[in-house]
Amino acid sequence: MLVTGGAGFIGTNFVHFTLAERPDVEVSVLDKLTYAGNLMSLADVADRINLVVGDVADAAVVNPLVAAADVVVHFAAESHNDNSLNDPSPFVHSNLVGTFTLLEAVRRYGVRYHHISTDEVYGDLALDDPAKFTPNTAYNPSSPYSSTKAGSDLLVRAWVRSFGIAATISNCSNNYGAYQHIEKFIPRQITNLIDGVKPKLYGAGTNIRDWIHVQDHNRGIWAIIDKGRIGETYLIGADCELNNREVVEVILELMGHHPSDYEHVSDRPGHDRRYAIDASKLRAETGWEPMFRDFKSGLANTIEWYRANEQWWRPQKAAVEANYAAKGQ
Ligand code: NAD
Ligand code: TDX
Repeated sequence: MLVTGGAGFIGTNFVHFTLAERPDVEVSVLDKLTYAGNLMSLADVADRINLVVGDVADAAVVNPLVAAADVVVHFAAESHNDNSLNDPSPFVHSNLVGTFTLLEAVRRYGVRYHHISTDEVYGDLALDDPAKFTPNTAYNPSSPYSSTKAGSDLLVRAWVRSFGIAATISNCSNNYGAYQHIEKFIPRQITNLIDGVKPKLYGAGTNIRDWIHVQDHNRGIWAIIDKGRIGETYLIGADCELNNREVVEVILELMGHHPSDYEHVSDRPGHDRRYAIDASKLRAETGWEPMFRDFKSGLANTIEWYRANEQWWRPQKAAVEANYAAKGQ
């Protein structure tokens, strides 16, 4: 199995999960080690994987790796909306050209391909809309990040239809758990509190995200690899809609602070209001069900992980916060 982006948040968890649950699978990781890739995340399994440092948009690197694989799971991407508003260029390169390069290799060598994507391709829902995203929701992305992810999904669909590649796509909601970069909402607030800094809510804090534990996402990916139908799109979500203020209140409480001890900062331009996933197709076709049903205890474990692994995140903290401060966030 070739795992791209295996040194990032979800990819790292996927590699650990795969080595633990599928000991028969030989894993190669292709990762460019951008600011978001961290070799420390794979240190304890370094002798069990074949790690290649390189760019998914570089055909000379990608082709022999794909040729040697039975299945490719493509996580590698620029993943942070705020960064895409500062500089969209690496998003176009990694998310679009990177996916194109992999698809061409998969087509050439006839390899099974699973494409990791996001619910953000569907745009956003009104806060009071009873609807959720389904695999039939029209694409309507808002940011440079989500539009490049949407474009990459459409490339996959076209390569299935036009060239008959054996591909599946999953669009997942917001993940949380260990090894998530501290630029992201939940780990940013946890590490702020460890540093004695108040959590920071964009705007009013009423935007809603549908949270899923990274382990449940990765089990969903394996369910699709095992049982998914070729050419199909599956949505992955765990029915855990919360607004950002509610999430911060739980973090504050779990870390021994008063739940109102946060501050409001500048909003994100074009900030999507609400994401919500209807995962019934995945449930019906594969039998997948989320195992982490209690957000509070999943969050408590995540907080413990950041407390115990300060050496993993500390080197990036000052620069991440300086970037946000420059934008009034
Ligand atoms: P991340 O930013 O933590 O990790 C991305 C990894 O990809 C890093 O290791 C980075 O070095 C690598 N990478 C980036 N560009 C590369 C390139 N050109 N060539 C090779 N490697 C490259 O991201 P994440 O949160 O783990 O997200 C992984 C995937 O899951 C992405 O495709 C993202 O769109 C998708 N996704 C994420 C979430 C979420 O909540 N984090 C939800 C749904 C979908
Ligand atoms: O300090 C903050 N304060 C705040 O209120 C940060 C960093 C974020 N926010 C808000 C913005 C969002 O409403 O929290 C919410 C979550 O923000 P992010 O962690 O940046 O995630 P989001 O933009 O929702 O995108 C995430 O989920 C979908 C991932 O980063 C994407 O890769 C994935 O596709």
